[in-house]
Amino acid sequence: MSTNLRIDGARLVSRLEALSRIGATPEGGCRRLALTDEDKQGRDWLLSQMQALGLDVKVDAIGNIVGILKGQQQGPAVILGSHIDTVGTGGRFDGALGVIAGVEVLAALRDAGLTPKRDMAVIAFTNEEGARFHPDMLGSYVWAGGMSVEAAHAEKDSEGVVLGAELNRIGYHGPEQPGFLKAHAYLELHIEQGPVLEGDGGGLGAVTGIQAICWLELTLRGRPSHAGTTPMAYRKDPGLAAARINIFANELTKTISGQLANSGVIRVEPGNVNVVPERVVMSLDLRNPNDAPLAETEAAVRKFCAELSERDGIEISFRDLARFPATPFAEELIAGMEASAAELGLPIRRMISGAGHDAQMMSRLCPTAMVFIPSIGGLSHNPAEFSTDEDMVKGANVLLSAAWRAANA
Ligand code: HGY
Ligand code: MN
Ligand code: MN
Repeated sequence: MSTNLRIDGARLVSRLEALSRIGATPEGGCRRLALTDEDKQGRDWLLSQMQALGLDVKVDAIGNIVGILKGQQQGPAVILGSHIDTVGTGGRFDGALGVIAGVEVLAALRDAGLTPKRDMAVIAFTNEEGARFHPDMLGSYVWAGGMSVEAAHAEKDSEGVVLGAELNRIGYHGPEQPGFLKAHAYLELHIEQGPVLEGDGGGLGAVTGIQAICWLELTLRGRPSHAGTTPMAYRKDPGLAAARINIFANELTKTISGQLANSGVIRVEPGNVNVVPERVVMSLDLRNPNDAPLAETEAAVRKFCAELSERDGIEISFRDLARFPATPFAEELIAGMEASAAELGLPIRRMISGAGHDAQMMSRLCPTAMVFIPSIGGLSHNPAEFSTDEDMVKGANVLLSAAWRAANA
Protein backbone atom coordinates (compact mmCIF):
# COMPACT_ATOMS: atom_id res chain seq x y z
CA MET A 1 0.00 0.00 0.00
CA SER A 2 1.29 3.53 -0.63
CA THR A 3 2.59 4.02 2.89
CA ASN A 4 1.28 7.57 3.29
CA LEU A 5 -2.32 6.60 2.43
CA ARG A 6 -4.54 7.56 5.37
CA ILE A 7 -8.23 8.07 6.00
CA ASP A 8 -9.59 11.57 6.75
CA GLY A 9 -10.05 11.28 10.52
CA ALA A 10 -12.14 14.44 10.90
CA ARG A 11 -14.53 13.28 8.17
CA LEU A 12 -14.83 9.83 9.81
CA VAL A 13 -15.67 11.37 13.20
CA SER A 14 -18.12 13.87 11.77
CA ARG A 15 -19.96 11.18 9.79
CA LEU A 16 -20.20 9.02 12.92
CA GLU A 17 -21.57 12.00 14.85
CA ALA A 18 -24.11 12.68 12.08
CA LEU A 19 -25.36 9.08 12.17
CA SER A 20 -25.39 9.16 16.00
CA ARG A 21 -27.93 11.99 15.84
CA ILE A 22 -30.38 9.67 14.06
CA GLY A 23 -32.31 7.73 16.68
CA ALA A 24 -30.35 9.53 19.43
CA THR A 25 -31.63 8.70 22.93
CA PRO A 26 -31.76 11.09 25.93
CA GLU A 27 -29.19 8.87 27.68
CA GLY A 28 -26.66 9.62 24.92
CA GLY A 29 -26.98 6.42 22.93
CA CYS A 30 -28.85 5.36 19.80
CA ARG A 31 -32.04 3.41 19.24
CA ARG A 32 -32.48 2.34 15.63
CA LEU A 33 -34.25 -1.01 15.86
CA ALA A 34 -34.24 -2.79 12.50
CA LEU A 35 -36.75 -1.47 9.94
CA THR A 36 -38.19 1.18 12.26
CA ASP A 37 -38.52 4.81 11.16
CA GLU A 38 -35.21 5.58 12.87
CA ASP A 39 -33.51 2.78 10.93
CA LYS A 40 -35.06 4.20 7.74
CA GLN A 41 -33.69 7.65 8.53
CA GLY A 42 -30.24 6.15 9.05
CA ARG A 43 -30.54 4.22 5.80
CA ASP A 44 -31.65 7.32 3.86
CA TRP A 45 -28.70 9.27 5.29
CA LEU A 46 -26.22 6.49 4.43
CA LEU A 47 -27.59 6.18 0.90
CA SER A 48 -27.09 9.93 0.38
CA GLN A 49 -23.50 9.71 1.67
CA MET A 50 -22.69 6.80 -0.66
CA GLN A 51 -24.31 8.57 -3.64
CA ALA A 52 -22.45 11.82 -2.90
CA LEU A 53 -19.23 9.80 -2.93
CA GLY A 54 -20.07 8.57 -6.42
CA LEU A 55 -20.37 4.91 -5.43
CA ASP A 56 -22.61 2.60 -7.46
CA VAL A 57 -25.36 2.14 -4.84
CA LYS A 58 -27.69 -0.85 -4.79
CA VAL A 59 -30.27 -2.28 -2.35
CA ASP A 60 -31.10 -5.98 -2.26
CA ALA A 61 -34.30 -7.87 -1.47
CA ILE A 62 -33.57 -8.06 2.27
CA GLY A 63 -32.64 -4.35 2.45
CA ASN A 64 -28.85 -4.70 2.51
CA ILE A 65 -27.38 -1.42 1.21
CA VAL A 66 -24.31 -1.85 -1.05
CA GLY A 67 -21.96 0.94 -2.22
CA ILE A 68 -19.49 -0.19 -4.92
CA LEU A 69 -16.20 1.41 -6.05
CA LYS A 70 -15.31 -0.07 -9.43
CA GLY A 71 -11.86 -1.65 -9.76
CA GLN A 72 -9.63 -2.04 -12.80
CA GLN A 73 -10.73 -5.62 -13.42
CA GLN A 74 -13.97 -7.57 -13.37
CA GLY A 75 -14.39 -10.20 -10.66
CA PRO A 76 -15.06 -10.74 -6.94
CA ALA A 77 -14.85 -7.68 -4.72
CA VAL A 78 -13.19 -6.83 -1.45
CA ILE A 79 -16.17 -6.07 0.77
CA LEU A 80 -16.18 -3.96 3.94
CA GLY A 81 -19.22 -3.65 6.14
CA SER A 82 -21.21 -3.90 9.31
CA HIS A 83 -24.65 -2.64 10.38
CA ILE A 84 -26.48 0.53 11.39
CA ASP A 85 -29.37 -1.05 13.28
CA THR A 86 -29.02 -1.08 17.08
CA VAL A 87 -30.45 -2.83 20.14
CA GLY A 88 -33.03 -0.98 22.23
CA THR A 89 -30.41 0.45 24.60
CA GLY A 90 -27.81 0.89 21.87
CA GLY A 91 -24.68 3.00 21.80
CA ARG A 92 -23.28 5.21 19.04
CA PHE A 93 -20.49 2.89 17.84
CA ASP A 94 -21.75 -0.73 17.59
CA GLY A 95 -22.04 -1.41 13.85
CA ALA A 96 -22.06 2.25 12.82
CA LEU A 97 -18.28 2.48 13.10
CA GLY A 98 -17.74 -0.36 10.64
CA VAL A 99 -20.10 1.08 8.03
CA ILE A 100 -18.78 4.64 8.38
CA ALA A 101 -15.17 3.40 8.26
CA GLY A 102 -15.98 1.39 5.13
CA VAL A 103 -17.36 4.51 3.45
CA GLU A 104 -14.30 6.45 4.62
CA VAL A 105 -11.89 3.88 3.17
CA LEU A 106 -13.51 4.25 -0.26
CA ALA A 107 -13.56 8.06 0.10
CA ALA A 108 -9.85 8.11 0.96
CA LEU A 109 -9.03 6.05 -2.14
CA ARG A 110 -11.15 8.39 -4.25
CA ASP A 111 -9.39 11.44 -2.74
CA ALA A 112 -6.01 9.86 -3.52
CA GLY A 113 -7.13 9.13 -7.09
CA LEU A 114 -6.40 5.42 -6.55
CA THR A 115 -8.31 2.70 -8.41
CA PRO A 116 -7.92 -0.76 -6.86
CA LYS A 117 -7.31 -3.81 -9.01
CA ARG A 118 -10.52 -5.41 -7.68
CA ASP A 119 -13.93 -3.86 -7.08
CA MET A 120 -14.38 -2.74 -3.48
CA ALA A 121 -17.66 -2.24 -1.67
CA VAL A 122 -19.17 -1.31 1.67
CA ILE A 123 -22.37 -3.01 2.86
CA ALA A 124 -24.75 -2.03 5.65
CA PHE A 125 -26.46 -5.32 6.49
CA THR A 126 -30.08 -5.49 7.64
CA ASN A 127 -31.04 -6.50 11.20
CA GLU A 128 -27.59 -7.52 12.43
CA GLU A 129 -28.66 -7.14 16.05
CA GLY A 130 -31.57 -9.56 16.01
CA ALA A 131 -33.15 -7.36 18.69
CA ARG A 132 -36.43 -7.01 16.79
CA PHE A 133 -36.43 -9.81 14.18
CA HIS A 134 -34.65 -13.17 14.43
CA PRO A 135 -32.09 -14.48 13.82
CA ASP A 136 -29.40 -11.90 14.38
CA MET A 137 -27.07 -11.20 11.46
CA LEU A 138 -30.18 -11.78 9.33
CA GLY A 139 -29.20 -9.58 6.36
CA SER A 140 -25.74 -11.11 6.02
CA TYR A 141 -27.19 -14.60 6.67
CA VAL A 142 -29.51 -14.17 3.67
CA TRP A 143 -26.63 -12.58 1.66
CA ALA A 144 -24.51 -15.69 2.43
CA GLY A 145 -27.32 -18.04 1.35
CA GLY A 146 -28.08 -19.33 4.85
CA MET A 147 -31.73 -18.27 4.74
CA SER A 148 -34.10 -17.61 1.83
CA VAL A 149 -35.47 -14.12 1.18
CA GLU A 150 -39.00 -15.54 1.52
CA ALA A 151 -38.28 -17.07 4.93
CA ALA A 152 -36.64 -13.86 6.11
CA HIS A 153 -39.56 -11.74 4.86
CA ALA A 154 -41.93 -13.99 6.83
CA GLU A 155 -40.18 -13.38 10.17
CA LYS A 156 -42.28 -11.52 12.76
CA ASP A 157 -41.31 -9.30 15.67
CA SER A 158 -42.74 -9.76 19.18
CA GLU A 159 -45.80 -7.67 18.22
CA GLY A 160 -46.48 -9.90 15.21
CA VAL A 161 -45.30 -7.31 12.66
CA VAL A 162 -44.00 -9.06 9.53
CA LEU A 163 -40.45 -8.24 8.36
CA GLY A 164 -41.35 -8.10 4.65
CA ALA A 165 -44.16 -5.62 5.31
CA GLU A 166 -41.79 -3.38 7.30
CA LEU A 167 -39.18 -3.57 4.57
CA ASN A 168 -41.80 -2.41 2.05
CA ARG A 169 -43.12 0.25 4.43
CA ILE A 170 -39.69 1.90 4.76
CA GLY A 171 -38.95 1.49 1.05
CA TYR A 172 -35.96 -0.84 1.34
CA HIS A 173 -37.21 -3.94 -0.42
CA GLY A 174 -34.59 -3.56 -3.13
CA PRO A 175 -34.41 -5.22 -6.56
CA GLU A 176 -31.01 -6.92 -6.19
CA GLN A 177 -30.63 -10.57 -5.25
CA PRO A 178 -28.75 -10.90 -1.92
CA GLY A 179 -25.21 -12.03 -2.62
CA PHE A 180 -25.27 -10.48 -6.11
CA LEU A 181 -21.77 -9.07 -5.57
CA LYS A 182 -19.28 -11.93 -5.37
CA ALA A 183 -16.75 -11.57 -2.54
CA HIS A 184 -12.98 -11.99 -2.79
CA ALA A 185 -12.55 -11.08 0.91
CA TYR A 186 -14.58 -9.47 3.70
CA LEU A 187 -13.11 -7.15 6.34
CA GLU A 188 -14.96 -5.51 9.24
CA LEU A 189 -13.95 -2.87 11.77
CA HIS A 190 -15.93 -3.05 15.03
CA ILE A 191 -15.69 -1.96 18.65
CA GLU A 192 -14.66 -4.85 20.90
CA GLN A 193 -17.69 -4.45 23.17
CA GLY A 194 -15.83 -6.06 26.06
CA PRO A 195 -12.99 -5.24 28.51
CA VAL A 196 -10.08 -7.17 26.96
CA LEU A 197 -8.30 -4.51 24.88
CA GLU A 198 -8.70 -1.74 27.45
CA GLY A 199 -7.46 -4.11 30.14
CA ASP A 200 -4.51 -5.01 27.94
CA GLY A 201 -3.24 -1.45 27.53
CA GLY A 202 -5.67 -0.24 24.86
CA GLY A 203 -4.20 -1.57 21.61
CA LEU A 204 -6.13 -2.99 18.65
CA GLY A 205 -7.55 -6.51 18.26
CA ALA A 206 -6.78 -8.83 15.33
CA VAL A 207 -9.88 -11.01 15.60
CA THR A 208 -9.21 -14.72 15.08
CA GLY A 209 -12.86 -15.76 15.00
CA ILE A 210 -16.30 -15.57 16.63
CA GLN A 211 -17.74 -17.83 19.34
CA ALA A 212 -20.67 -20.17 18.82
CA ILE A 213 -24.13 -18.84 19.62
CA CYS A 214 -27.51 -20.41 20.39
CA TRP A 215 -30.65 -18.31 21.01
CA LEU A 216 -33.70 -20.19 22.30
CA GLU A 217 -37.23 -18.97 22.98
CA LEU A 218 -39.09 -20.97 25.66
CA THR A 219 -42.87 -20.78 26.10
CA LEU A 220 -44.05 -22.00 29.51
CA ARG A 221 -47.74 -22.62 30.17
CA GLY A 222 -49.24 -23.09 33.65
CA ARG A 223 -52.62 -22.38 35.17
CA PRO A 224 -53.72 -18.83 36.01
CA SER A 225 -55.19 -18.67 39.52
CA HIS A 226 -55.80 -16.34 42.44
CA ALA A 227 -52.55 -15.37 44.20
CA GLY A 228 -54.35 -15.09 47.53
CA THR A 229 -56.58 -18.13 47.67
CA THR A 230 -54.66 -20.82 45.78
CA PRO A 231 -52.62 -22.98 48.16
CA MET A 232 -48.94 -23.15 47.04
CA ALA A 233 -49.14 -26.91 46.44
CA TYR A 234 -52.00 -26.42 43.96
CA ARG A 235 -50.21 -23.86 41.77
CA LYS A 236 -48.87 -24.46 38.25
CA ASP A 237 -46.68 -21.36 38.11
CA PRO A 238 -44.69 -20.81 34.87
CA GLY A 239 -43.15 -17.68 36.37
CA LEU A 240 -41.48 -19.76 39.07
CA ALA A 241 -40.42 -22.33 36.44
CA ALA A 242 -38.83 -19.56 34.32
CA ALA A 243 -36.86 -18.34 37.32
CA ARG A 244 -35.62 -21.89 38.02
CA ILE A 245 -34.53 -22.29 34.37
CA ASN A 246 -32.69 -18.96 34.43
CA ILE A 247 -30.83 -19.98 37.60
CA PHE A 248 -30.08 -23.46 36.20
CA ALA A 249 -28.54 -21.98 33.02
CA ASN A 250 -26.52 -19.55 35.12
CA GLU A 251 -25.21 -22.40 37.32
CA LEU A 252 -24.01 -24.24 34.19
CA THR A 253 -21.70 -21.30 33.41
CA LYS A 254 -19.80 -22.18 36.60
CA THR A 255 -19.08 -25.75 35.54
CA ILE A 256 -18.89 -25.72 31.72
CA SER A 257 -15.71 -23.99 30.51
CA GLY A 258 -16.24 -20.76 28.58
CA GLN A 259 -20.04 -20.96 28.88
CA LEU A 260 -22.18 -17.80 28.92
CA ALA A 261 -25.92 -17.56 29.56
CA ASN A 262 -28.38 -14.66 29.49
CA SER A 263 -32.16 -14.43 29.72
CA GLY A 264 -32.85 -10.99 28.23
CA VAL A 265 -36.58 -11.45 27.48
CA ILE A 266 -39.09 -12.59 30.12
CA ARG A 267 -42.72 -11.79 29.23
CA VAL A 268 -45.26 -12.81 31.88
CA GLU A 269 -49.00 -13.07 31.06
CA PRO A 270 -51.47 -11.81 32.12
CA GLY A 271 -48.94 -9.76 34.12
CA ASN A 272 -51.27 -8.87 37.01
CA VAL A 273 -50.01 -8.53 40.56
CA ASN A 274 -52.65 -10.88 41.98
CA VAL A 275 -52.65 -13.63 39.32
CA VAL A 276 -50.41 -16.70 39.29
CA PRO A 277 -49.18 -16.42 35.67
CA GLU A 278 -50.76 -18.36 32.85
CA ARG A 279 -47.91 -18.11 30.35
CA VAL A 280 -44.28 -16.98 30.25
CA VAL A 281 -42.18 -16.42 27.12
CA MET A 282 -38.46 -16.25 27.91
CA SER A 283 -35.26 -16.16 25.86
CA LEU A 284 -31.93 -17.87 26.51
CA ASP A 285 -28.77 -16.54 24.84
CA LEU A 286 -26.15 -19.31 25.23
CA ARG A 287 -22.62 -18.82 23.87
CA ASN A 288 -19.28 -20.63 24.01
CA PRO A 289 -16.01 -20.36 22.09
CA ASN A 290 -16.42 -24.07 21.30
CA ASP A 291 -19.36 -25.93 19.76
CA ALA A 292 -19.20 -29.08 21.93
CA PRO A 293 -19.62 -27.46 25.37
CA LEU A 294 -22.38 -25.24 23.93
CA ALA A 295 -24.21 -28.36 22.76
CA GLU A 296 -23.67 -29.90 26.20
CA THR A 297 -25.15 -26.80 27.84
CA GLU A 298 -28.21 -26.78 25.58
CA ALA A 299 -28.82 -30.50 26.18
CA ALA A 300 -28.59 -29.98 29.95
CA VAL A 301 -31.10 -27.10 29.79
CA ARG A 302 -33.54 -29.16 27.71
CA LYS A 303 -33.21 -32.11 30.14
CA PHE A 304 -33.79 -29.81 33.13
CA CYS A 305 -36.91 -28.38 31.47
CA ALA A 306 -38.30 -31.85 30.69
CA GLU A 307 -37.91 -32.87 34.33
CA LEU A 308 -39.37 -29.58 35.58
CA SER A 309 -42.33 -29.94 33.23
CA GLU A 310 -43.03 -33.47 34.45
CA ARG A 311 -42.66 -32.62 38.14
CA ASP A 312 -44.53 -29.30 38.23
CA GLY A 313 -47.09 -29.79 35.45
CA ILE A 314 -45.79 -26.90 33.37
CA GLU A 315 -45.93 -27.25 29.59
CA ILE A 316 -42.63 -26.07 28.06
CA SER A 317 -41.98 -25.63 24.33
CA PHE A 318 -38.81 -24.44 22.56
CA ARG A 319 -38.22 -22.36 19.44
CA ASP A 320 -34.79 -21.77 17.85
CA LEU A 321 -34.14 -18.06 17.31
CA ALA A 322 -30.51 -18.31 16.20
CA ARG A 323 -27.89 -21.04 16.00
CA PHE A 324 -24.42 -20.35 14.54
CA PRO A 325 -21.25 -22.41 15.05
CA ALA A 326 -17.89 -21.15 16.26
CA THR A 327 -16.36 -19.39 13.25
CA PRO A 328 -12.59 -19.11 12.66
CA PHE A 329 -11.32 -16.29 10.39
CA ALA A 330 -8.76 -16.53 7.59
CA GLU A 331 -5.16 -16.67 8.78
CA GLU A 332 -3.82 -14.64 5.85
CA LEU A 333 -6.26 -11.81 6.57
CA ILE A 334 -5.64 -11.91 10.32
CA ALA A 335 -1.92 -11.64 9.56
CA GLY A 336 -2.78 -8.81 7.16
CA MET A 337 -4.45 -6.86 9.96
CA GLU A 338 -1.34 -7.39 12.11
CA ALA A 339 0.94 -6.28 9.25
CA SER A 340 -1.14 -3.15 8.67
CA ALA A 341 -1.04 -2.26 12.37
CA ALA A 342 2.73 -2.81 12.39
CA GLU A 343 3.16 -0.54 9.33
CA LEU A 344 1.29 2.13 11.27
CA GLY A 345 3.28 1.49 14.44
CA LEU A 346 0.14 0.45 16.32
CA PRO A 347 0.05 -2.30 18.98
CA ILE A 348 -2.32 -5.16 18.09
CA ARG A 349 -3.08 -8.54 19.69
CA ARG A 350 -5.06 -11.56 18.61
CA MET A 351 -8.38 -12.31 20.27
CA ILE A 352 -11.71 -14.05 19.72
CA SER A 353 -14.97 -12.11 19.40
CA GLY A 354 -17.55 -12.62 22.16
CA ALA A 355 -20.18 -10.83 20.06
CA GLY A 356 -21.70 -12.07 16.84
CA HIS A 357 -21.02 -10.01 13.70
CA ASP A 358 -21.89 -9.99 10.00
CA ALA A 359 -18.37 -11.33 9.47
CA GLN A 360 -19.63 -14.61 10.98
CA MET A 361 -21.92 -14.96 7.96
CA MET A 362 -19.55 -13.59 5.32
CA SER A 363 -16.93 -16.17 6.34
CA ARG A 364 -19.23 -18.74 4.66
CA LEU A 365 -18.49 -17.03 1.34
CA CYS A 366 -14.89 -15.83 1.43
CA PRO A 367 -11.77 -15.28 3.56
CA THR A 368 -12.85 -12.97 6.36
CA ALA A 369 -11.29 -11.05 9.26
CA MET A 370 -12.08 -8.24 11.69
CA VAL A 371 -10.17 -5.58 13.56
CA PHE A 372 -11.34 -4.30 16.97
CA ILE A 373 -10.77 -1.03 18.78
CA PRO A 374 -11.13 -0.81 22.58
CA SER A 375 -14.49 -0.19 24.26
CA ILE A 376 -14.03 2.11 27.23
CA GLY A 377 -15.18 0.33 30.37
CA GLY A 378 -15.87 -2.74 28.24
CA LEU A 379 -19.42 -1.48 27.85
CA SER A 380 -21.74 -2.04 24.87
CA HIS A 381 -25.46 -2.46 24.14
CA ASN A 382 -25.59 0.46 26.58
CA PRO A 383 -25.96 4.22 25.86
CA ALA A 384 -22.65 4.85 27.64
CA GLU A 385 -20.80 2.73 25.03
CA PHE A 386 -17.68 4.75 24.13
CA SER A 387 -14.55 4.58 21.98
CA THR A 388 -12.14 7.47 21.40
CA ASP A 389 -11.84 9.39 18.11
CA GLU A 390 -8.15 8.49 18.14
CA ASP A 391 -8.87 4.75 18.32
CA MET A 392 -11.54 5.04 15.61
CA VAL A 393 -9.00 6.67 13.30
CA LYS A 394 -6.40 3.99 14.13
CA GLY A 395 -8.88 1.21 13.41
CA ALA A 396 -10.02 2.81 10.16
CA ASN A 397 -6.42 3.24 8.95
CA VAL A 398 -5.72 -0.43 9.64
CA LEU A 399 -8.91 -1.30 7.73
CA LEU A 400 -7.80 0.93 4.82
CA SER A 401 -4.36 -0.67 4.68
CA ALA A 402 -5.65 -4.25 4.96
CA ALA A 403 -8.42 -3.63 2.42
CA TRP A 404 -6.06 -1.99 -0.06
CA ARG A 405 -3.69 -4.95 0.26
CA ALA A 406 -6.52 -7.46 -0.33
CA ALA A 407 -7.89 -5.44 -3.26
CA ASN A 408 -4.55 -5.48 -5.08
CA ALA A 409 -3.03 -8.82 -4.09
O1 HGY B 1 -25.66 -10.41 19.89
C1 HGY B 1 -24.61 -10.11 19.36
O2 HGY B 1 -23.59 -10.69 19.67
C2 HGY B 1 -24.54 -9.02 18.33
O3 HGY B 1 -24.50 -7.78 19.01
N1 HGY B 1 -25.65 -9.07 17.43
MN1 MN C 1 -22.40 -5.04 16.09
MN1 MN D 1 -24.58 -5.40 18.84
